[in-house]
Amino acid sequence: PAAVDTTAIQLNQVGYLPGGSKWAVLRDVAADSFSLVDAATGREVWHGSLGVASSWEPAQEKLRLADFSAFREPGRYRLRAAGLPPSAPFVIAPDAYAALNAAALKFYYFNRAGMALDPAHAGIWARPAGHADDHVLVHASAAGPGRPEGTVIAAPKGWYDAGDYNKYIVNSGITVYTLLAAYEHFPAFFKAQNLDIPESGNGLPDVLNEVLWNLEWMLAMQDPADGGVYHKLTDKGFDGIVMPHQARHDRYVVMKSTAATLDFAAVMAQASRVMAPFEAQRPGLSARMLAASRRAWDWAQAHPDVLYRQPPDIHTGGYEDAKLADEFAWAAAELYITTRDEHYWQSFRQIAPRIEVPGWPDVGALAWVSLAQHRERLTAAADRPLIEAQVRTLADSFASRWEASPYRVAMQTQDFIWGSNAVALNQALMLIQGYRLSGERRMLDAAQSALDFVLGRHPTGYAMVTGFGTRSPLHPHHRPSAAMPEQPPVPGMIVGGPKSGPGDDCPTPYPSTLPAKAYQDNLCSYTTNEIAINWNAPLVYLSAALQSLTPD
Ligand code: 9MR
Repeated sequence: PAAVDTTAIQLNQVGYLPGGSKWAVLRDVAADSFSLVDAATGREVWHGSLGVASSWEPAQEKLRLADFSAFREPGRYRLRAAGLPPSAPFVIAPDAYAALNAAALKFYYFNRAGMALDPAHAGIWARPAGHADDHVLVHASAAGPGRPEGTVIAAPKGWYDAGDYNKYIVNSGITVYTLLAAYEHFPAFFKAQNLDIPESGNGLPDVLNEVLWNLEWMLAMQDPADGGVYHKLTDKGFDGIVMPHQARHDRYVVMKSTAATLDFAAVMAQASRVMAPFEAQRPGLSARMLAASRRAWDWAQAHPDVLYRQPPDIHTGGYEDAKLADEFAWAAAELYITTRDEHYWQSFRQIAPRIEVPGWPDVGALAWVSLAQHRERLTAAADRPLIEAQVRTLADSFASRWEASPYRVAMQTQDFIWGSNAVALNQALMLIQGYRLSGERRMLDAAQSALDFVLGRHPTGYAMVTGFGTRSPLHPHHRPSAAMPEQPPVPGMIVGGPKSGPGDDCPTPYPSTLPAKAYQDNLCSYTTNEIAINWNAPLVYLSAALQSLTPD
C-alpha cells in the first residue's frame, strides 16, 4: 500500500507539461485554498483558491477542484491543502509523457507471441518463447473447400490480446489502427523514439517495427483460397496462470466473419499507405497489404452478414458484433484514402456511419478520423465540410461535457463499461481530432483531463498504468505478470478500470458499487483489472498527441 493517501488529493501522479492545463480534485476539504510545494524541500512555490464544492455522479464524493494551469515551472512537487494529507509527488516537465509513451508501446513487445524475450531487451521480464503457432488447426467452423477441418496452417507472431494468450482479429483491428494513426498524425515524435526492441535501428521507426509483428500475423489469417479472414486464433478454453511457454494446448483458427474480414481490410489499406515509403526496408510489403485488403473487401461484399457465433467447444473471447455498417464504412474509407478510387467513397457515403466514441464494436469514428487526417489529399468527390463537421461535432460534445463536469472529465455514468479507462482515452482521441481541426484550446485541455483521469485524478486514487505513478496496479489480470510473482508486473500496461454492474468475478468484494469506484487491484478481477492491446493503444496515441501538440 502506498505511503500517501492518493484518494484525498486526486491528481495526475505522473505529471504535467509546462504549457498544459493542470487540475487536481480534493475530497472532503474544508480549506478554501491550496499550495504547491517543492517535493524535496517542502518550500511553497505557488498557491491558489479552490473551486466551489460539488459532487460528480459516478463517484458521489464531496469535492473541490484546484486549477494550477498557470504554474509552469519544471520541477517535482506535491499539492497541499490544510486538513488533508499531501498529494502524491508529480513532475512538471517538457517531456513528462515520453517515458510513459515508450513503456505503453513496449508493452506490445512484452505481449508478443512466438518470440523469446531476451534479457537485453526485456530485462527482468525476459521469458522463453510461447505459442509458435506454426501448427494451427482449421476448426470445423472455419472449414472450406481448400482447407477442410483439421488442415494444419501456420499463423505465427502477433500479440496476445490481453491477459489471455489468444489472438483475435477484431480487437487487433482497432489496436493496429490506433497505433498507425498515432504514427500518421505525429511522425516526428515516433521517428525520434527508440524502444530498445530487437528490430531497433533497422531503418524503420520502432512503432512500425512493433505493429508489423502483429500485421504479419494478421496477413496469415486470410484464407488464400477466398480472401475471407478467420475471426480468431485460439485455444479451446482459457489457460491457467502459466507462462506462455507452459501453455501447450492445441490452437485453432475459428470461423471467418464479416467483421474480422472488414477490420482486416481497413487496417491493411491503412498499413499499405504507411509502409509505402519503406519499400527499401520491406520490399513488396505495401503492395501485398493492399492486395490483401482488396481481397478481404471483396469477400465481405459476397458475405455481408456472417456474424461470429461461438462454436460450442470454444470458450475464449467472442468479440461478437451484430452491427456491421460501421465496419463496412471504415474499410471503404481506408481503401478510398489509399487508392483514391471513388467507388470506395461512394460505398462510404451510402453508409455515412454515426460518429461516436471508438471501441472494438464501434469503428465508424475511425473512418471519419482517417478522412479528416487526409482531407487535403482526397479526390473531388469527398465531402470535406461534412468530414470536418462530423469530427468537430463529436469533439465539441465531449468538450462541453468536460466543461460542465464537476470533476472536469468528459466521462459520465454510462461510460463506465468494461474497459472504462479506454473509453476516457478514446474520448480524448476524438477531442484531439477536434483540436487539430479547430485549434480550440478547450478541446486540448479536455483531452489532457482524460490522461489525468487514468493517471490518478481518479476516485480510486490509482494511476491505472503499471509501473507509473505512486499507486498503480500491482496485480493485473495478465498471465505472464501473475506467473512471475517475484517480479513487479510488466510495466506500461493500462488496466480496464472500474465498471458499473455487479462485480462477481472475485471472491473479495469490490470496495464500492459506484460506477467510478467499482475497481479492485486483484488478479481475479478480469472485469476491472485485466489489460488489453486495444486499451493501451489510445494511451500511446494520447500521450504522443499531448507531447506533440501542447504549446510550450
Ligand atoms: O473488451 C471486451 C469487452 O468489451 C467485452 O465486454 C468483454 C466480454 O465479452 O470482453 C472483453 O475482451 C476480452 C476478450 O474477450 C478476451 N481477452 C480479454 C479481453 C479483455 O478483457
